[in-house]
Amino acid sequence: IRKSYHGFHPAPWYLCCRSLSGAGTLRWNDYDRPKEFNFASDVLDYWTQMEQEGKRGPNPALWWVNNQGDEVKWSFREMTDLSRRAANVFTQTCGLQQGDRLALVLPRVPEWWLVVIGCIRAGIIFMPGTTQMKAKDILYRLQVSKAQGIMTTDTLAPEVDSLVSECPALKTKLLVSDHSRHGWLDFRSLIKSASPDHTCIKSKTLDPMAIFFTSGTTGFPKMAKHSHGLALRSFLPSCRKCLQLKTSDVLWSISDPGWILAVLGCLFEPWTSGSTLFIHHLPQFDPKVIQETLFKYPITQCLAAPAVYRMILQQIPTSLRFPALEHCITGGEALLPEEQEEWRRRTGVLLYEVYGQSETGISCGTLRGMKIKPGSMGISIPPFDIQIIDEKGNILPLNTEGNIGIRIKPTKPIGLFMCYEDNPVKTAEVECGDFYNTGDRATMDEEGYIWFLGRNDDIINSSGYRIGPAEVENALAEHPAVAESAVVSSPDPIRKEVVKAFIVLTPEFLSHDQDQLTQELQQHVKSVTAPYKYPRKVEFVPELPKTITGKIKRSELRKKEFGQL
Ligand code: BCO
Repeated sequence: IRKSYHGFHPAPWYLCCRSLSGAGTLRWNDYDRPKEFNFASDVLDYWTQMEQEGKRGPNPALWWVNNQGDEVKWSFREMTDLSRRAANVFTQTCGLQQGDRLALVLPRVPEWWLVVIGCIRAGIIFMPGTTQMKAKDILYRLQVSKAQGIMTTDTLAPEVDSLVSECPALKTKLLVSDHSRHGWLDFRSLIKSASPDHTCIKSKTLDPMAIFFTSGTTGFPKMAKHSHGLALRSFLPSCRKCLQLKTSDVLWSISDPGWILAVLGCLFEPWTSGSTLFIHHLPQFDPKVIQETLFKYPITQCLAAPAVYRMILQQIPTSLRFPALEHCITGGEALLPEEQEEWRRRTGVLLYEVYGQSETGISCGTLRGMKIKPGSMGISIPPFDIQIIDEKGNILPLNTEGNIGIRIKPTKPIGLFMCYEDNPVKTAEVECGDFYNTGDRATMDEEGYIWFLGRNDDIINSSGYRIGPAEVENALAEHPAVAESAVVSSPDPIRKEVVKAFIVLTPEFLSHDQDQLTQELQQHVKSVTAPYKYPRKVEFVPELPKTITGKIKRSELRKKEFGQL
């Protein structure tokens, strides 16, 4: 068995722990599996105690700002107090119980953090989702998960009301707003009146904590279920070497709260180390606002998808020498060596890549201070043991292309998803010998560095979003102009890949203006499903390539797009 740590010899774990201030120093090593773990009581409340004992500086735990000049600064003590109140709102006012599910569809508002920690305290399984979702996306999630509760804002509340009769399990609707709405509980008022006394559940490390919806090649998104072990993983020594956060650090994670990257980068990672988490509301993505924010606030670390750094480099010609910025991290899609170099040249700060999925969290990366090999995603981070495997789960020789596999036998590592909920078939499909098969292709070199090559299936990764072609094809099929369609990935200078739809028109639309039709179909997709999935490229074709059994050959279309045919 090849070791994951080729060429990279970390200091003994206890030395690493000692050099990092943090909750429960010297408590667990990478391979310990404590029976019980709860992020709220084991980590957050620890920092509250440190604050009270004067053992942590005055920096807030959460520092939130928006474009209107509003600012929220909460200490760990306030986070403890407010999240205990949130837990009481869930259990006492809403009647939610341990194991119940709450769909969480909020923009970057401070309440998001209270809800997640409140859920962890009460053992309620939280299910984050992007606010770009439309009624159908939400309906699917509520039905398939049998969620007992949903929390959202004014924008999506009418959509939820329109579908609530089709969700018999849903008993609680919570609104985060300054206004009240009939049939909804007002979370902001409830928090004020709730008791700050709450006894955190004693969660087993392997009890379920969260569900992330993740797109596949066929059908609707699957539910990747994670245990409290996901939060424990951020705590383990090797994982902490990735960012090496200190209590004095201010980390800005620019990910939508609907993704696992936000749960890790905007919560578990910074607070495990007692650092300050910085958040800009950022209702629309705007590179200029990001540049200004990095100038204005003492942000020392920044975590964002490669597309964010790429768009800043492409759209901001002026200075990018930020006063406090020391360390940048990126993940969610592949980073080009030229972009990494350009970022270093223009900012003076190195950009480190990490890799993961909704199923895995951060699985490998170039740890802070480690040699960067441009184009590589770094090495596997224990307790994950990443190997490059063939279709049967055999480990392939070095520098040979294969699938990225994470060892799950004899023991599944802490932090890897538990299963696709209610879907044993799909769960079994991704098990490959002793490994979880990520479906991503890569090679590994002599020093254990992993070099990403692409997907082994039809999934599209556009600016960090994982998009299942079937979801877009289903949305297109609802339009009367579309007889059939095939959706594939296509190259793009800004987003690396974009969604492209090949469309066969119905006879009545054959004579329509094609530019107008393209726009109409794009608008249509944006209106029926989360807009990030819309086809940025459209081509009308007389027919689609098919196999003898009538299956559309997406791979043929994709290869043509990338000039491989
Ligand atoms: O580009 P267009 O203007 O034509 O369309 C955009 C939006 O304007 C539009 N839109 C958004 N909300 C809408 C809407 N249209 C109608 N109604 C609404 N409510 O839809 C399109 C959305 O595309 P976008 O989100 O890519 O927009 P944008 O503003 O260009 O954002 C750029 C990025 C880089 C900020 C964004 O693409 C992004 O956040 N990417 C990163 C995603 C990410 O965090 N991935 C990580 C996943 S977790 C993971 O990989 C595991 C790692 C451990």
